[in-house]
Amino acid sequence: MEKTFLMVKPDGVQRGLIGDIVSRFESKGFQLVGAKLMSISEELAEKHYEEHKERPFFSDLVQFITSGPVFAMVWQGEHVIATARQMMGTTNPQEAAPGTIRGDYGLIVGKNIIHGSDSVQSAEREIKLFFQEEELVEYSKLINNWIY
Ligand code: ABT
Ligand code: MG
Repeated sequence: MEKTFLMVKPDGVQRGLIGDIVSRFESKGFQLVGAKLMSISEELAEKHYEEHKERPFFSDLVQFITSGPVFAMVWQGEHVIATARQMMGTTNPQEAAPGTIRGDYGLIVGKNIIHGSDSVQSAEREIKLFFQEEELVEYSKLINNWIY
């Protein structure tokens, strides 16, 4: 079963959007397999955003993501990585379509409400970075076979 790492960023937590965001993925039919409210250390932030290390916005990014609690989640389901990215909307909320999370709630690219893994490889890397294996649950297929 495909899994992805999603995270409500400090701006989304502060604005009380955790419930709405969780609800969208639940309603879509995905299954929540892990979740926690946590603070991100500078070290973890730098690892998470490793690919942007050389970009001019890197230090702002690390500062922002460590500025308050985040809500880290692992979701599973058919095609969840790409579908979650679609439900989030484009990176820049100004260009994100209405109906997407960033389109509905975001204003600026540096504070874009939610993070979602962008490939199978980054999903695997990010899930390992944020969660221990024993923090993730398994669902019995027998009683849940009407959702993914
Ligand atoms: P993330 O889910 O945060 O990884 O965003 P996404 O994958 O949609 O976009 P990328 B390119 O990975 O952006 C990472 C963070 O960097 C911010 N950013 C990006 C800027 O501040 N300025 C820029 O010009 C670009 C391209 C947006 C993302 N995070 N936040 N918050
Ligand atoms: Mg990214």
